[in-house]
Amino acid sequence: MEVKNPFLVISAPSKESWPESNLPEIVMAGRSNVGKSSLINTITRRKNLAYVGNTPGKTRLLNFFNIDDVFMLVDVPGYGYANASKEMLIKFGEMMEDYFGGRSQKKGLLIIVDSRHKPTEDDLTMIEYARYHKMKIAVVATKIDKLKRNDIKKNLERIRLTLELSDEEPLIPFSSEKRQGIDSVWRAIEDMLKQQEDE
Ligand SMILES: Nc1nc2c(ncn2[C@@H]2O[C@H](COP(=O)(O)OP(=O)(O)OP(=O)(O)O)[C@@H](O)[C@H]2O)c(=O)[nH]1
Ligand SMILES: [Mg+2]
Repeated sequence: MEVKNPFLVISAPSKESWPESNLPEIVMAGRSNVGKSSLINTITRRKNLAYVGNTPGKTRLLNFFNIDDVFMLVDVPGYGYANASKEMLIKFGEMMEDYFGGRSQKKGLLIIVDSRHKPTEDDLTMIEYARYHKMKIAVVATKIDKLKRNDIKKNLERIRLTLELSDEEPLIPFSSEKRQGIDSVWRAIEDMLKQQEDE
């Protein structure tokens, strides 16, 4: 898919500022620093649509990106970084419960993991939320460029097993650095949106 006019609608601190919109939404979640914001820039072919940084935990708000008035991509702050305070953890939990519990246009969850590491309990918790709410799930394994060729298959298998993915839930090797996996991510997103039309 060629994106023509993506823009940030709002960085929302709480549900009062979620945009009023009927567009279907695809949520992107993952541990801090795995490359979520980079992925948004890569698949939309923009340099600075989403903030990419070296300071883990910089994305604190729900960022709603309008993608060509077709759907919203919702960038969730990264979880699981070392310096998170207890208060921030509680805030994050409340924000996600508000979202999953109250946002009817949510359609799919893209879980972003670092292909070098074993997914965590937090990743599994997000997936369970999504399953509970009947959202479609796809997993994107980023930074695949940092893996040795021989390790790719083994690491992908570990991710599939740890997250208990079914055969219908795609696991996509991805690299923003090498621009690899872009078409597969779009296919997964289109599949999530198509399901909505079928309903
Ligand atoms: N080698 C390599 N580096 C990447 C890739 N994707 C992201 N990075 C780097 O990883 C760091 C974090 O990237 P972000 O996109 O900001 O990560 P994030 O998940 O949005 O982080 P938070 O918003 O803090 O949760 C940056 O230094 C990126 O340049 C990739 O595919 N390959
Ligand atoms: Mg980010």
